[in-house]
Amino acid sequence: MGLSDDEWHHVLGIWAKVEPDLSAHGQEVIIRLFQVHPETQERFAKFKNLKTIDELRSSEEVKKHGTTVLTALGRILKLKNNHEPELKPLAESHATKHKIPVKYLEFICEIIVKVIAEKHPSDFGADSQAAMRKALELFRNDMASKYKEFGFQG
Ligand code: ZNH
Repeated sequence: MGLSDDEWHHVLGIWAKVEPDLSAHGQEVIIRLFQVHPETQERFAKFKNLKTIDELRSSEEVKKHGTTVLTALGRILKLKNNHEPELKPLAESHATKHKIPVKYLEFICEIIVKVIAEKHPSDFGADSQAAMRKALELFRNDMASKYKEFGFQG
């Protein structure tokens, strides 16, 4: 269930528009994740104390984490269907250390698509959105199967 060349072209094309401002995108994704799914914030010892939207917005740590997440995701996307070497350590830490259910990965992927769509309305049309969803689904499925290898049912 890999993506076609054309689909990857869409994915990497829109990613090239995201990259110049990765930290703003990442910050928005993390804040939105916490707002829409508050249970996800509980997973972060370092963010539990941030109670209000203003505190989240002014946190350099949130911004930094958003950048970390999207940088890792970008590396994975750029490897296209051969993301295993980059994905494996991420699956390991998220299975054994952070213990992040696949459901939460679904939440964040959905938010990533929404944030990109809001920030790039004219560059992220139906075909690109469909391709990005497919790439994120591939990412999640492969995370889920790696989770199992690490003994986490996700
Ligand atoms: Zn995560 C961390 C990525 C999702 C939670 N992350 C992290 C990091 C990275 C990432 C790169 C660093 C390194 C390690 O491994 O540790 N993530 C990521 C991505 C994604 C994610 C790419 C998708 C897209 N996460 C997620 C979610 C959650 C999480 C959804 C929840 C809910 N993470 C996490 C935590 C951590 C991490 C908790 C740790 C933090 C600190 O620092 O403390």
